[in-house]
Amino acid sequence: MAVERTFSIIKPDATARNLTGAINVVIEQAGLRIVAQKRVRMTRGEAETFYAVHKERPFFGELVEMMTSGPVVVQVLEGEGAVARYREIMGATNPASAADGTIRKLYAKSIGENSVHGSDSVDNAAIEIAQFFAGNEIVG
Ligand code: DAT
Ligand code: MG
Repeated sequence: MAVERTFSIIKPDATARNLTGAINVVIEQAGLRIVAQKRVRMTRGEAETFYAVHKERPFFGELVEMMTSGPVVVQVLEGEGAVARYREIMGATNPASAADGTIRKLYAKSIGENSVHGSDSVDNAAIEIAQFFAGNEIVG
């Protein structure tokens, strides 16, 4: 399997509960390397652009509100098969369905406040990384 990069967000529900370090432990113990990381406040425009694929969904307004409700930590994770590996350790979108030991099972509050984002493909990872990081901010 190839070394890949994926894009991660530690969402406001998690930063509010001081879970950045605990989530980073799960990430690093899974063999993924955090090669870029910064804490930012997403603007409404950034959140709408980031989740544009969901703009027709009934939960879109709630999703944008949630993502702009507090600080987030944006990250680039690197490793073998990083895109699928991170989805695996994140767990299912709805924490009630997430496997034991996954970040969402451990920490998420609900389907809307589910603590983390991870890219769903290598192509989307590249697009999402470029929305938040300049090349020289990523140190592999
Ligand atoms: P994922 O974050 O697992 O890739 P997704 O891309 O389908 O899931 O949805 C993006 C986010 O939108 C998800 O993390 C939380 C929110 N969301 C999805 N389905 C929802 C629902 N039925 N009600 C409320 N929020 C939802
Ligand atoms: Mg998704």
